[in-house]
Amino acid sequence: MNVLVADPYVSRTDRGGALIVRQEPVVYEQGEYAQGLTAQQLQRYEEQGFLVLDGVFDADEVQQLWQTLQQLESDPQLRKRPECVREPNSQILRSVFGVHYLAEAVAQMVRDPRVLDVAKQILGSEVYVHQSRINLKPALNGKEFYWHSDFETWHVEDGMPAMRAVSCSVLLTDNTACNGPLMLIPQSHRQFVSCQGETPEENYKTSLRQQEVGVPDELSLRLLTDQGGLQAVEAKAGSVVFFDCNTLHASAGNLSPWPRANVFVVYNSVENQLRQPKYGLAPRPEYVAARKHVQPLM
Ligand code: 6CS
Ligand code: FE
Repeated sequence: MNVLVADPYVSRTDRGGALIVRQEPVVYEQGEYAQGLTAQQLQRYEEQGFLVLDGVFDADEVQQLWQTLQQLESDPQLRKRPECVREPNSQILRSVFGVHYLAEAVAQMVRDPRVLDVAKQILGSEVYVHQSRINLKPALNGKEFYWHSDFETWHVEDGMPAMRAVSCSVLLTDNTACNGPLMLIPQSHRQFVSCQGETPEENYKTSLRQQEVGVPDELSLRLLTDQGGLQAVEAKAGSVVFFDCNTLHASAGNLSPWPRANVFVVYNSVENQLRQPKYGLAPRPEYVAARKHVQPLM
């Protein structure tokens, strides 16, 4: 018998915004994967939808990743590749995608047990990298990221079935109130904000520079911030922020004269592999959403 299961997370239709209660657990902890975090840290992640770990990588390790970033940035051949995304209305580099296959230092970093074990523990399974990127947010010119849930985009544009992915941001510079730090809405991971607006074909070509569709309506943002407040992550280089794929987040532009860079890795459970995107959209490129490179990370 064929059973049709309705999609619980409908978004980008012609109806108005709506809040939909999350169906899945936040922590899928299963005995054999329980290593990375203490019970207390895990509980905090589950309640708040994110966790900041200070001083995970030391100064030498941060320096090595920073050098990698600079090599990528100054490579004229690489700058022509589609993995390089520019700031809106400018030639300044905003992000480089697929960095875990473009740079050996990042390939090692995504397999480092200090982050990988946390992802496996939270997701209770083997994991693979759904997406990686370096965000540069350059001095004086780095532009903002508007409020969004990553899962909303991945569900609609990549066909990610369930909320079983975790994002991990490794800070390569100190993040302060002045350089556009990550802001999160605590506890927002428990609600899915269904968004308005149709998705144009090849949306990623503009959305990675500036997101227009798949952004929450103002009422939902007010409700969720009334409930959970707002938190900006101010932390030193080498710290790591883990956040649930559905936690609402944003960051302001960088008006300081110092860059604010991070390596961003998304781990997805091997049991949550991508299906077809919604609404007949074409799948996005491998460097934005992995479909082939889905072998578990060891
Ligand atoms: O479209 C994406 O996959 C990316 N865009 C945003 C705004 N956040 C998550 C992800 O890196
Ligand atoms: Fe995001």
